Amino acid sequence: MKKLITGSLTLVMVMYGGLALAGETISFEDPKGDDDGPGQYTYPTDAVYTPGSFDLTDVEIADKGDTVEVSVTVKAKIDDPWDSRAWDGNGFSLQMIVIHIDTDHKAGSGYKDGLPGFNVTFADDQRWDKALVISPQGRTRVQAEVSAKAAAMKKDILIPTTVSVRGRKLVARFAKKDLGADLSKQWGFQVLMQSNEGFPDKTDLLTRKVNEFGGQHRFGGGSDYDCDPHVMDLIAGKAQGDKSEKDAQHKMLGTFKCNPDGSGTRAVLQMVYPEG
Ligand SMILES: [Ca+2]
Ligand SMILES: [Ca+2]
Ligand SMILES: [Ca+2]
Repeated sequence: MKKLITGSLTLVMVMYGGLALAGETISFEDPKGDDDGPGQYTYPTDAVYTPGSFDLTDVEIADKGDTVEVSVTVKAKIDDPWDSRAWDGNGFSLQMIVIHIDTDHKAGSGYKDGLPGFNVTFADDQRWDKALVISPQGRTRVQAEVSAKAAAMKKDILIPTTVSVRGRKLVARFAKKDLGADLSKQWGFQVLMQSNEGFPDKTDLLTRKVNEFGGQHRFGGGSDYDCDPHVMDLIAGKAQGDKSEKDAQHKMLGTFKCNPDGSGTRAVLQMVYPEG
C-alpha cells in the first residue's frame, strides 16, 4: 500500500511538473504597541499619521507559483490622505515596508547594510540577499530611487508588479523569477516598517527621518544625525506576536551608538528564520 501511495504521488508530481505550483506560505506575527523603534520614537505631529499606522501586526509571504504575494497588516486602517493615485501611486500614502531576506545564512554573504535611509546593518551571518520594497510610489519612481541611491544593490531589490489595499492590510505581488528561487522556510526574514517620504534626503531611499524632536512630518525620539536607526517597527524573536518580542525589538534597534559629533555605529539586526 505504501508503495502504491508513493507511486501515485510521484505520478502527480510528474503530471504537474510543467506548472509553477504554489509552494510555502510563511507567516509572522508582531505584538501591538511597539511602533516606537528602539523604544522611544514618536510619530510626526501631523494628523494624517493616525496612531497604529506603523504598528506591524501580521506578515504573510506566500509562494503562489509565478508570483510571491506579500501581505502586511498594521494596527490602523490604511488610508490615502495624499491621494496617491494623483502621483501614479498604489492607493495608500504613509507606510513603506522593506523585507530583507537572507537566502543562504552564510557568514559574509550578502549585503551588510540595510537599504539606504534605514540606517541599520545585519549580523555577519545574516546579511541580506534580496529585498522586497512596498512603497506607495509607483514602479517608475521606486526604480529611479534605487538607481540613484542603491545602484550597487539594484539587481537584488524587488519592486512589486501590483499593490492593493484591503482595510488594514497591504498586499503586494512580486515576480518569483526576480526572487530567483522558491520561497523557503530555511531563509531569514526581517520586515522593516518605515514611512514613505516623497521628498527624501539625497541619501535616503524614500525613508522619513527620525530626529531628536518630532515635527509635522518627522519622527521624534532619535538623533538629528544619521547614526540612529530609521525604523519604527520590525519582527523579532520567533515573530509569533509574543510580548517578549517588544523587548527583543527594542534591544536590537538599541544596538546603535551616536557620538556627539554625529559619527557612530549602526544598529545590528537579526533575521527571523522560520526553520533555522
Ligand atoms: Ca507591532
Ligand atoms: Ca546572506
Ligand atoms: Ca515589532
